[in-house]
Order: sequence, then structure tokens, then C-alpha cells
Amino acid sequence: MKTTALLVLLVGVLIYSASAGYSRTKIYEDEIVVRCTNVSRVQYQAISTQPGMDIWSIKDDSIDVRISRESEMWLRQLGVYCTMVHDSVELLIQQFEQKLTVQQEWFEEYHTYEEIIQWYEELANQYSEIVKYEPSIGKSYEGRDQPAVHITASSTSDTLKMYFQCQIHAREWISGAVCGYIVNYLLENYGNNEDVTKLLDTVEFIFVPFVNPDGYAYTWTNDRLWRKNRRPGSPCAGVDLNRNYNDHWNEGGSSSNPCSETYHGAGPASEPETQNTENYFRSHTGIVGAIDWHSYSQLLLRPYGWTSTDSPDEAQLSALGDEMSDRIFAVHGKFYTSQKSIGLYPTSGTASDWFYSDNANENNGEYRAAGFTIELRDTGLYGFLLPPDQIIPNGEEMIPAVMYYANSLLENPLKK
Ligand code: 0X9
Ligand code: ZN
Repeated sequence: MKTTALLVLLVGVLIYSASAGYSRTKIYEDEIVVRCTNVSRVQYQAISTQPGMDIWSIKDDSIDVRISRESEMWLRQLGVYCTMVHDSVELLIQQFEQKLTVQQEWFEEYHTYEEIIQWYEELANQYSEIVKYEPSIGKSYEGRDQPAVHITASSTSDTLKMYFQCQIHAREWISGAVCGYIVNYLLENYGNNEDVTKLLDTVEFIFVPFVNPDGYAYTWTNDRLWRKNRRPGSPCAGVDLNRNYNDHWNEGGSSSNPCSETYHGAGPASEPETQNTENYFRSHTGIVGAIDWHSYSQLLLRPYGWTSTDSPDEAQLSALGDEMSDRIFAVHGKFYTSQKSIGLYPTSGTASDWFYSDNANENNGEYRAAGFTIELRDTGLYGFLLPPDQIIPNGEEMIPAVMYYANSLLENPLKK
């Protein structure tokens, strides 16, 4: 027992010294991840809205869900058949923490909110001719700034735009890391790579690196697996920002229970982080592409999440997703499934459905943004605890997909 305690202390000290800014108070003792197969819609709805059930991924009719050992019985009583995927979430987190270091290159490690803000500021200074940095489009619940980064070499007022937002779910660290990778790629390659130069001469990229800065900060200091924002609540804190957008809010696939991981909040866009991003998006004209970056499962999701009816642009959007999938596969052989969001499971009030909605596009001229959700690596081996040595390959495989997405929508923008 003593040896175990010493070992835990040693690991703790190592984590602390290995990665400045990282610590953890939440311990996941007795938590496991199970894979449940042949889950019906009704069973899925029950699991996804039940407090204590944390769905990690979905493929066809099988889902991976994090639960306490005791909850296995609840699933059994629901009539769901599950097998073990990870028999200790705590161990999985500790293995991830051992890979956190401070001596690597920027994209070989993850970084704190403060470090990332500073990185963007420095990048904006270095590439000031093509970057406009907005330190704050608004403040989060706890008062953190939500910056925006504009990248373009075009000076006309009617430049078409791509809007990318990242880190809406706190624990999906690869989302923010890959967004940073894309920003850096565009900047380093302008003037050096013909395709990037041509693209930035005609289009403006807008990045919002932190949709959920409070949640992200919390994953660095308290709970590595936190998902929601940090609105206080008793007994449970946090709203799932990806159920809080003002599009078919509370029309299925979200929960009114604040203890659920998919709690949709008190009303549409009730959260400051949702309001800030919605207002900012709506203040621009000519947004033709909009991507909400998540992990994990390797998916390219197009509208809608709330209804199984095809969107009016289904043919173009499915062709777009399929081609992106091919281009991603060509880089490192990773397969990303291209499908309608609801093909995965129903959701409402999500950011990417909102990007495509009338409400989002009211001031967008004749255009309608092609809203996508991209779920990055992996397919479940590490899940949200993706080791930092996958940041660069994951970023690399996204570049041709982003280039194709942008070029194809410039050529063929969706119209209202
Ligand atoms: O559930 C979500 O918010 C997203 N998955 S995640 O594991 N990153 O939390 C997916 C939302 C996409 N929309 C639908 N599946 N309808
Ligand atoms: Zn997510």
C-alpha cells in the first residue's frame, strides 16, 4: 500500500515537473469505458441523457461510454449488451500524463490557454501583413477572453470567408492543436506555396481558437475529462455548448438535466461563449465555409443533426465530405467517415447546424455557410487522451481537406 502511495506521489511530481501548468484534482477511480453493441434509438436516447453516462464515441449501432463500475447494472437493466474497452480510466489518464513534456517543439506538445494566447499574439506580430488579431470577441463565463485570428492577403471588402472554431469541448485538446497547426501552415506557406498563396489572395480565414476557454483551463488544472463550459450549478456545473446554439434548441439529443454531459442550458444561446461566437459569426458577410472542430472518431459530418430530412444542399455537401475523406486518406492512410450528422445520432442546438441555419446566415448576403463538424483522431485507442506525437500527423492530414473544402466552396458557394 505504502509503495503504491509513494508511486502515485512520484508520478504526480513527475507530471508536475514534466509539464508546467498541468495538475489534476479529479481522480477517475472505478471508472471504466465499455462498448455497447446493437443499441436501439430508444436505448441510445436513454443513455445519452442519463447523468453519469459519458458517451465517448459512436460507430454504427455501437457506442463507447464511460461509466462507473456500478452503472454496468443500469445498462444491463436497460437491456444493452456491453464489453470492456478500458478497465481503468484513471490508468489511461496517467499514461497520457506521462507523455506531457515541456522540452519539445511547439506542435509536439499540448499547451495551456495562456501559452496558446501568447503564441497567437506572437504569430500575429510576425505575420502582421496578412494577420489581423482580435484579442477578444467577448468574455467567457469566468471572464477569459475569446480571441479571433483573421488571415488574408486580399484587400477587397467583398472577400469570401471561412470560419473555423475550435475547442468547444474542453477535453478535446487535439481540436485546438490542429487549429493552431492549420493557422501556422497557412502563414508559413503564404508566398512559398502556390496553392496557399492563391487561396489567401482571394479568401479570408477566421479562426476562433477557444469557444470554451474556461472548460479548457479546467482540464489543465482539475479534470482532464471535463467537456462542458464552467457555468456554476449545484449539484452539477456546466452547459454543453454544442447543444446550446440557437437552432432547433432542445429538439432531441440533448438534456434538460444539468448533470448530463449533454445539458443544453436554460435556453437557446444562454451561455456567454455561445452568444459571443454567434454574434461574431453574424457580424460578417460572405462566410461560405464554417467548421466546428472536435475529436474523436474520424468523421466528416454535414447537416442536419436534428432531422433525418436531407438538407437542400445534400448532393453538394455529401460530395464535398466524400472528397475530403479521400484526400485525408491519401496522407497517412487514416479513414474518416463522411456522413450526415444524424446518421451518427440525433443532436439539436449544435454549432455546425447553426452555421447552416437561417438565423446564422441572416446578414451573410446571398450566401449560406456550409456547416461541418469534423471529428479528428483517433477511433478509440486513446480517444480524448490522444498522445501529443499525433498532433503533427493529424494536422498534416487535415491540410489537403481544408484546402479542398475552401477552394471548392469558393468556386461553388451555397446560396440561400
Ligand atoms: O456530440 C457532439 O457534440 C459531437 N461529438 S463529440 O464526441 N465531439 O462530443 C458531435 C456532434 C455532431 N452532430 C451530430 N452527431 N448530430
Ligand atoms: Zn466534441
